[in-house]
Amino acid sequence: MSMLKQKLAEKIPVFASEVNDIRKNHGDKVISEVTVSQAYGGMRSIKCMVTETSALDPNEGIRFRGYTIPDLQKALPHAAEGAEPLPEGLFYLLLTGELPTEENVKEISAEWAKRSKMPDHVTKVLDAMPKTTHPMTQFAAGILALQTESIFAEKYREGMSKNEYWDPTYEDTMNLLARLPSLAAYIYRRSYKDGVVPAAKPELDWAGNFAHMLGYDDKMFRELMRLYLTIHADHEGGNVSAHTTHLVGSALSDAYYSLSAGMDGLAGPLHGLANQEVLRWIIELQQKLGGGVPSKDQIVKALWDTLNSGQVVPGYGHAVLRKTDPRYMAQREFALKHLPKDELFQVVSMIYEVAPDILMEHGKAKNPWPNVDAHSGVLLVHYGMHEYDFYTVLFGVSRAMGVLASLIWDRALGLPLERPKSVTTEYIKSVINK
Ligand code: CMX
Repeated sequence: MSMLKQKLAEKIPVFASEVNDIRKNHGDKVISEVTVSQAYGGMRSIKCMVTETSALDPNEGIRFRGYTIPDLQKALPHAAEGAEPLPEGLFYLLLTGELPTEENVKEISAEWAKRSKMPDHVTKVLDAMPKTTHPMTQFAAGILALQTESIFAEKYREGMSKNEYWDPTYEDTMNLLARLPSLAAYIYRRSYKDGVVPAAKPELDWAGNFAHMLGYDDKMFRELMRLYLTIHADHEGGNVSAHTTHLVGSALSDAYYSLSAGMDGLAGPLHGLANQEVLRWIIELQQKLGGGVPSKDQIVKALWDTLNSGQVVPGYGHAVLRKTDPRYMAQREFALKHLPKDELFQVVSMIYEVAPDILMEHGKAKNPWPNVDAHSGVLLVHYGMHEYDFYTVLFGVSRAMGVLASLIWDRALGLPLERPKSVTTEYIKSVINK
């Protein structure tokens, strides 16, 4: 058994017993109340689910198992050639709650490399779709096509005790995470390049090898992928991709079904697709102006035009955050260090200077500050990845680590079918009139 699985097998009974005690002895304690506005308003802020892997503070931002992004940049192992954290280390942390050693991380890299071969039918399923199919459609379909490999589904059919659920979910997760880079690279190469994925380099780490399979062998692109795949992994449990994965998983749908559904949610423009929308917004602005770097005044006008036409400014605002997203800051710092003179970075920085004031003056968005998606595209373009329709797939490869780590814990804790109660407007009126 791997060190990771061994560690998990030790932790599960201890933590499961703690949770059982809490549920048994404090189940009636009230932690949230629900207002009519929340029932109509997307359930904002209702504390009604438990996710262990990360927690989001509106004013501080994300902590992964208690660690901020700057903490992780220091504490997680990195590749010999660079300074950015290795996402395998984050996965270890999300799953176990403990910081990994170099050895732990190397073991995961090696295990994912070993498990990485996709069955042949997956590429055939993708080949049946036009190359112009949106990459997120291909990604979700590819994950579903991989479902033929589900060990959980097989064991469930054979008959398995509830106590064992976490084990095949762990195996499915490890196989999925091992194969997602190959799947994503195939989608990228067939949609935009020659359809040939460069042969994997198993001696590289997960993100480094992914960069290579996408066709990028620049050391700095590898470093960017390490950072990118680390910071996009998890954002507590209530966001659409995490919540969907959890919800679908609660029906005991296996990790493939659950993740594929989560990715359908990530593909929405109010969620992960915003990263492509940000770049599209900037490029369309540049095209309208005949190219070059737009002036601050031109950016101000374009922001107002977007708002006045009833559209959202992509990359700005957040349902929980009330400050600049630390994931935005991590990417901005990467840009300041490695590409300070990049023209597109200048544009992104100018938007950052003016957009918050405009959004505040506009008066609708509760959070006028940029989120993770406002910055990722410019970094990718700098290293040559211009195909912005693909960006959400990169987000998805990373997000899979967080939502699947949570799914393993859902199974380990025996969390039940999710089934909130809906009410009708008639019911709400009756409560108001009481
Ligand atoms: N531009 C214009 N209007 C915005 C806005 C923005 N960036 N952000 C919020 N608003 C508007 C909302 O559309 C809403 O308008 P209505 O009252 O007409 O419905 C109003 O402000 C209040 O919204 P809110 O409570 O501040 O924000 P929500 O929790 O409803 O939505 C989010 C959060 C992210 C969907 C929203 O800020 C948005 O649409 N941002 C742009 C898209 C984006 O960047 N999404 C990526 C988020 C990060 C991620 O998940 O990847």
